[in-house]
Amino acid sequence: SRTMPRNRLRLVGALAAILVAAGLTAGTPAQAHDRPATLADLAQRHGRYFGSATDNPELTDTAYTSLLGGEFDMITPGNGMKWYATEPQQGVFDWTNGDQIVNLARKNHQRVRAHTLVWHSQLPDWLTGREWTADELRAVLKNHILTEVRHYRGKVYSWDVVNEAFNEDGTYRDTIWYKTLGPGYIADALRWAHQADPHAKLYLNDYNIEAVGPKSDAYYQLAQDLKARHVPLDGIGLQAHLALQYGYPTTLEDNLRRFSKLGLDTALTEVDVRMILPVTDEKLAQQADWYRDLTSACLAVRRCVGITVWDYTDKYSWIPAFFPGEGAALPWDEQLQPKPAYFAIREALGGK
Ligand code: 9MR
Repeated sequence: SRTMPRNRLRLVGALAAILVAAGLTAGTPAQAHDRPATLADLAQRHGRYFGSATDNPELTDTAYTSLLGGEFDMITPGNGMKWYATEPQQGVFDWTNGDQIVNLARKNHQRVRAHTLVWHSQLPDWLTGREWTADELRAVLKNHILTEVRHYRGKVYSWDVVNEAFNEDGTYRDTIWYKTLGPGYIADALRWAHQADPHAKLYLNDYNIEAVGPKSDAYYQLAQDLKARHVPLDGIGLQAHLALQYGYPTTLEDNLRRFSKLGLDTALTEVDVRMILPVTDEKLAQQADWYRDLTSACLAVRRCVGITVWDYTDKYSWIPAFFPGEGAALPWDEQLQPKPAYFAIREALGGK
């Protein structure tokens, strides 16, 4: 007959099982499909993610979205979930931009670091254009957090609940929230976010807290205090907007480690390494060293869960608009070509 004898069939089945098992252990699925490992693949081998921020206007650029969808496993909306975008009129919510990015991420099997609920910047005029009593503002804040976090419940990995709460000297930043509600707004915000999505990881996030110093000390103390009071806090986000002219934060690894020891996750959440233009080979090499070092620092600390670049290409970086004469801060250039920094990250992640 043309059918295989049963014992031969069994042998073929066993061989296939062995091949599958060998493929799964000896190589990653990426290698099995002959596709070079992505940053996400490499990070996953260390139990980490590698993410990028993105923004809605860029999503019509198909060369851009193809790399965004392929290379990363975590996405942060750069603007789409901020207050001005999500509650442009009091009590009127608009999920268009946030949803577009969450849906794209889902299509690409990526997770989402949601950003951000409580910040002093990019607030709508209805909120900043009048005075509020503490009771009024607390109700406004609570409604915003509960509504937005409920909307994205189950769809996001984490929330940057409070963004940029401290000054450089470690005192509380004098925001509308602090001025009106006092420092308790931070614990309140975390509790409301937890109530609305008990599974989302809740972060405090800030810049210039990569090194040990007054500002990161303020987070350390606050985190300790919040933990002691059983306030739901899961992690500290270190934005890591670095600049070659200001020097590398050499205490980054120690700093990550002290937060780990508090029982908190950490993440590098908005990484870029800007330089004073023009670009030179020397500056690109130094930038690559910094990307390599910050990646290694995260890998060296068990609870540093991942790294996100603040978009991945110089084409869509926020830097030139905010720091005239500076730029070239990301691992891909304006033509979407990988720079030395990209290869340095791969190296730090153990890729070729
Ligand atoms: O990338 C964001 C940019 O498009 C906005 O114009 C800018 C407005 O402040 O915010 C940028 O993102 C910021 C982030 O939300 C918080 N940390 C600093 C980032 C760079 O400004």
